[in-house]
Amino acid sequence: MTPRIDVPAEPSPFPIVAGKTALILIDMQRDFLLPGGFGESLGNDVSQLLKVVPPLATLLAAARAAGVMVVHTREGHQPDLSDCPPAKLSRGAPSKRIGDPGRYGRILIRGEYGHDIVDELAPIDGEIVIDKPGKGAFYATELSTVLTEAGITQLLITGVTTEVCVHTTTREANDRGYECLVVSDCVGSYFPEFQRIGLEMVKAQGGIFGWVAASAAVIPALSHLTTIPT
Ligand code: C5J
Repeated sequence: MTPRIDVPAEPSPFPIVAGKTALILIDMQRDFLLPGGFGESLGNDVSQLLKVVPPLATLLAAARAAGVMVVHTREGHQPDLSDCPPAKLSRGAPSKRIGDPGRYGRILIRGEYGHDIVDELAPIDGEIVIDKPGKGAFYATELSTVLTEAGITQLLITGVTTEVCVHTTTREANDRGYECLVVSDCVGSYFPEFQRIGLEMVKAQGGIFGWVAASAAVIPALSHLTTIPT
């Protein structure tokens, strides 16, 4: 029998299944989170995202201890911008576009300091890092193959921003048949109202494309997984 633990979640308990569950950390990158970075240069309040880091670091540690697969994503583009559609490139403030120089290197360009993940959540050996050119982590990436090959069916989704890359990825995953739990205190938006409504949207209508629970509900379940004999 496959060990499975139900996490108290909305709109109903969410099954975490040993060996079939992955923790996804979406775009916890310096460009989005750090003061002086791309996100702040667009006028955003990065403190709204930074408050996600401590609970997410705790959840990450629990997932690692439980042997749960960990996948990090980074939004960004090739230095020559060949993978950035003109419609994406032309958006934003004229002086702060993808590829322009920023405080932490060229904005959202692979290999630049700002493109990488914040130190507190840095991937460790054995963890998957998916570089994605879009908002959704499945678009133009190897994520689907990686999850399929690992036999993953349950996703614990975290990261930033709630209403953009977290939502897009959760919707993509739901359409591909994954069961997705969005961890409410481990996702963040620059806009408190988008955070609130973004979470409401996931779990509305009987869980239209997912479940929602706080890390305080998920962590005990992860700890429990390790105590169940397989
Ligand atoms: C955005 C993201 N907001 N990771 N990216 O442009 O949500």
